[in-house]
Amino acid sequence: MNKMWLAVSLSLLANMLQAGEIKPESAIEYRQSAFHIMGWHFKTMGAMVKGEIPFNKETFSKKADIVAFVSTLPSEGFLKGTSSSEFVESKTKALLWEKMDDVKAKAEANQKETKALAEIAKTGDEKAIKEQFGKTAKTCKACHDDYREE
Ligand code: ASC
Repeated sequence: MNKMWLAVSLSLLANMLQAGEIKPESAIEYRQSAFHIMGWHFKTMGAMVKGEIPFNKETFSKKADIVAFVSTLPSEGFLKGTSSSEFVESKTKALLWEKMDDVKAKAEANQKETKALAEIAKTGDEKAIKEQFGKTAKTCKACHDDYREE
């Protein structure tokens, strides 16, 4: 009998670990990490576009690929109950969860433009790259303006 209870307890524990309930703090950290990676690479690309550092097509293209991929990651980190009114670590206004249709449209626009930037970057056409960089940056800002705390 004792052995049976032990087996039941162990299997319950295993199930709990496997279900892996996501902690709100972990979701916040996850999405912030993805945005940090995007910002890291976007910043260097921006410096190239502005002529603050030399324009290097290979580096730019590599970074554009990274940004295009990482732009698909943050969405799943926006768990309900993780707004800035609930967690000091959060920079996301509670409004985001009330405007999900708009948020999804803006995330999709960002993913579309970052993908276009990665594709144009491969052509090496500096003028077109710079133009598309500006378009892409606007789609980053669109969400920040509405849903990110100052
Ligand atoms: C960046 C960065 C952002 C965006 C945004 C674009 O490099 O960290 O949040 O670009 O400023 O408008």
